[in-house]
Amino acid sequence: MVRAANTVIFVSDNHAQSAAGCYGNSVIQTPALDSLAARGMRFDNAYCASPLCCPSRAALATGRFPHETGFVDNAIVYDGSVASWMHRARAAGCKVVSVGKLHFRSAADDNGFSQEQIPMHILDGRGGTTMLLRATGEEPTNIGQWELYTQHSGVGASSYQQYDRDITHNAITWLRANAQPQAKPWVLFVSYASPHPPFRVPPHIDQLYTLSEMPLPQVFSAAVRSQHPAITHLRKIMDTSVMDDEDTLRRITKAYYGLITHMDRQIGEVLGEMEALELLDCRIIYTSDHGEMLGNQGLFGKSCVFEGALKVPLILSGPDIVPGTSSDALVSHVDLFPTLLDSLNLTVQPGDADLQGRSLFNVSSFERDRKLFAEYHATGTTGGVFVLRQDRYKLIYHVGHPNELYDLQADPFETVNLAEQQKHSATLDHLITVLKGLCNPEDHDRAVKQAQGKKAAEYGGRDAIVGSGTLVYTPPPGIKAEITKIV
Ligand SMILES: [Ca+2]
Repeated sequence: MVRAANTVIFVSDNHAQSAAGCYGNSVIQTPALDSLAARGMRFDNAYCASPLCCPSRAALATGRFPHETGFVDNAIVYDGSVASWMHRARAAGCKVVSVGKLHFRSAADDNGFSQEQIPMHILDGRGGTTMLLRATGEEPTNIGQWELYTQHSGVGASSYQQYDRDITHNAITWLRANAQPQAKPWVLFVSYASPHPPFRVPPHIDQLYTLSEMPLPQVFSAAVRSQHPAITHLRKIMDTSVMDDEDTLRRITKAYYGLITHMDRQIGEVLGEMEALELLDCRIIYTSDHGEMLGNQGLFGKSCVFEGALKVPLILSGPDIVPGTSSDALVSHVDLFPTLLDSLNLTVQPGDADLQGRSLFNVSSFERDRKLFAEYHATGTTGGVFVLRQDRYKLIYHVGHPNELYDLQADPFETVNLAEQQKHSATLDHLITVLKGLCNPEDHDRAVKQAQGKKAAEYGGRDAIVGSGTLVYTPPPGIKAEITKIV
């Protein structure tokens, strides 16, 4: 138990852990996040629960994995029907206010916040319907994704950039109005759209970087990238199979770094205002909903469980946190539910007794062999993907495909699949047993596909879904959606 403190949680979208100065990246400029890390604790092994916007955000809200809630993709999304930490905090009399991207079903649902300011939810309550077709193996190629990275990375404006600025403005306005001491601690949830593509960057930030200093992905050429059938299928759906031109890769990376610096400056503005308002006794948390492959394994975006997509930045600072520290414990976004309640000095309710997450304020007592679980059931897959990491070993269990096993200590970029080596069979068997103790992958895969098939039928089936085109990215409030025709 720690003492109650007002808490600001910043969430970005699509920020790979490796793309921050405080995580050892010497090229990128992230002074606000670096200062936050210097004032707090950095988590080096932090993971999202599912590497895609909506299932990740549902898990962050509920402290539960997709197989526990059924919020599995960007069409079957959080609707307030499962208790969130926001519901719990609000019921205890705390103000819980969100500003910005939520990516739940609708603002008409009671998602648990006292107030949602300029919320971005899934488009028309429907979201990414083409991914529902993965259940029957009929998901069309997502043509707009390739263009989003190759044609829209560079100097320019975007609706997301402007949305970020509006979010900063609203957050600062709210803090000014609530800076005086209050009877109950509050939570301000500030959720930016960047650095989600398009990687459009303001000119003054683009000038901070040069192409030649941009690193190339560690594993990208056709000769070395994973040929696992699940990954080959994902590349096909994402249309990134031939994305290995070095100049293009550097250009995209430069734009990505620039957009992260833009996002960092937004956070910096809010932090600066908090200082001006003398809100120095707040807890501040930063994380992102998932990472970004940035060309590694011939992949862009998320939707796979390689470290680049699954690992997230996570920083916790403020009262009761020793400044300038780090933890290599295996932690997950599902730990944020108890962490946030702890931050408000609230106890977990009886209905939350089966939550798997634990308060990060107690991270020093987490066991070395703590299990880290994650799962994925959406675009680019034909079978459910389950992750079980314990210590240095990471099992990737595919329904319908061979399993993968990596030694992250010896092979951080996951290039040698140990599941194919007899001498690692005991480790593989052990992790599969542990995984099956947490959930039954085949049963769950079946249930997810049934739900996706049912939802697809509600939208008129395959032809109607394909005929309505594919959503390139969710528009911010008040902006028209960009829909690509499926050919
Ligand atoms: Ca996202």
